[in-house]
Amino acid sequence: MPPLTKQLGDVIPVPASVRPVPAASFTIIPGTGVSTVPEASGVAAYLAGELAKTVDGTIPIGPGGAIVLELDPALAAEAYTLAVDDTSVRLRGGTRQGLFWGVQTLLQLAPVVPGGVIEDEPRYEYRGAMLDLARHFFTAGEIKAHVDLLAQFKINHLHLHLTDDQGWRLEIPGWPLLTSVSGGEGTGVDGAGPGFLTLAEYADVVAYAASRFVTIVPEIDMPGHVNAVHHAYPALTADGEPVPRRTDAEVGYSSLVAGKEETYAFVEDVIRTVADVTPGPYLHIGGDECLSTPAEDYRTFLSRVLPLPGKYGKRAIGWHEIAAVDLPEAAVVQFWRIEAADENTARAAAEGHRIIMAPADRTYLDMKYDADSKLGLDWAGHVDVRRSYDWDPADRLPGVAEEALLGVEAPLWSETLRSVADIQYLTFPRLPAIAEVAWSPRSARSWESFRGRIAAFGPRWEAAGINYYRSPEIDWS
Ligand code: TNX
Repeated sequence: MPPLTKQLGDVIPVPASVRPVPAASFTIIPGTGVSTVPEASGVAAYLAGELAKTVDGTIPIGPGGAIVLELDPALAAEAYTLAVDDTSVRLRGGTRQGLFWGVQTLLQLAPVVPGGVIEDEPRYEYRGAMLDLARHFFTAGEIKAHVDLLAQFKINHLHLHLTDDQGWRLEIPGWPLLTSVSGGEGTGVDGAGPGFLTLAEYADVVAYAASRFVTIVPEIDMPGHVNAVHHAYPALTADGEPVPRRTDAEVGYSSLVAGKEETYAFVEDVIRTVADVTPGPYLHIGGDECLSTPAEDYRTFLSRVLPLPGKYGKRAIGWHEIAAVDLPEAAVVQFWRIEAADENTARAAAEGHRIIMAPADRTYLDMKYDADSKLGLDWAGHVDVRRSYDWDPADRLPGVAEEALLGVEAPLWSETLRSVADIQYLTFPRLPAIAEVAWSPRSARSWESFRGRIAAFGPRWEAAGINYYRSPEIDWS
């Protein structure tokens, strides 16, 4: 029998409440059964499949199994409880989603599960990661594999940055040149590429993510970051003249033309298409870094475009620059800068808009860890693991307090990425740090505790072939 080295609370994100019973434990071995209510049979099958890998044997599903999955409507939707004694593991979720998060906790503790009771639920409803497919494309299969890794840390939204100056990465029927030209060979930064998701592939990613209780948040970035549109469709430029492909990493030079009716026909077609294939509630319209859009044009453009997600049944999200204009009621503002304050974001919060915290100097996974990092940028400074962990979203911006926060997101821009190994190197171990900031109550977390708990993931990542950064801040031995 493997030695009992783990404590019940050795989980990331750290649970809200942990009551160990040190004398008890339950060891999962081949043949240990899972019993479930019918509504949770999908979660049970997932658990059995993962445990089978852990114990290298079969985990049958059926009545009488010692691992019991149940739903408990008295719990909040994403909440779960895990109770472990010498003879059983009982997992209850408020919904299947809560149960699935409980399963993630159990999988981190398996095979020798310490005795006691965990009661857990998230601090924020939006716990996000972002992947930029525009600067470097990743395939549907690669995105799905990434979803699996995110879900382990109870991340429940994956924001896909689908369009930018370099490339356009989602098929839009009626606008075939977006992808045939701007999703073709050489459309990544430095000529990498090609790639785009067909609508069928996008739907497959959305469905797979849903099976991991992760909601896809599509972003079509506008009115800036649109050189790929203008390169594919010169009729949409101000003078109708063609513009060259751009695969450098400059920002802020392109803009949809606010004074041209064709712009809005294009935008509405795109938003309707994306809304139609997106079951999740959000549609991100970008709005960042419009350095070449006159302020009046920016206002004109957004006043027409921000209501469109709502028209097609979605809630608009935009980078916090959108807070400079009057926002439709449900619009969500995503703060991304490094400054200590932002008046417009604070005003939006005061008006009742929800805010997603993604300050670059804390949550940007594309920042270098330190001066020696071979991948990443450094415009927001270096973001070591402690910097990504040791902050609180409710303290970040004056005027944006706990009630205003929808949640936290960790964006990964892909200018310097070329492979899945590159994604993983920048994601681990910082994403788990940010996941804990987003899930765990403030009172339950501390850097010293996180630092100890994350070390256990080194051997697991190695066994799974995941490329993580062995930060010197952590004692991996
Ligand atoms: C700023 S963050 C951008 C992106 C870049 C990123 C690189 C934001 C809303 N815009 O266009 O990829 O910096 O870190």
